[in-house]
Amino acid sequence: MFNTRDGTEGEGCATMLDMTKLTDSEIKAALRDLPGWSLDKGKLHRDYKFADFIHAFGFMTTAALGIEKMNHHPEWFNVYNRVTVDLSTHDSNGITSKDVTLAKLLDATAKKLQ
Ligand code: H2B
Repeated sequence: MFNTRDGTEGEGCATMLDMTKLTDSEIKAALRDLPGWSLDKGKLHRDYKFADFIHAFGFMTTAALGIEKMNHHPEWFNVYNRVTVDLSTHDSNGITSKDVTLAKLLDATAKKLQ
């Protein structure tokens, strides 16, 4: 049993609610809580810069454990000390609360390494 968006209760997979595409205004509201992130080509986007490659790669390997636990994976691209991240939910063809949760996980991980 889980609570649906309209406040009623539904049967089934609790993560279904996480798979609901956020509306434009829900995305805007989420971004207010995610400094450094923007909406780019329909995805949550952020560029991280670290001291060097070891810190950038350490960020990726540390975050990988939580990412795998979430079973929600970023599109990311590393060049030396930079990691470019784009988040969307492929299965939902849009941005969902899973992307917002992942953005927060990545920020918390980066904070420890910056
Ligand atoms: N990651 C992202 N970003 N979006 C998804 O839709 C997604 C994922 N789906 N990781 C998961 C894996 C899905 O393919 C598996 C089968 O659960």
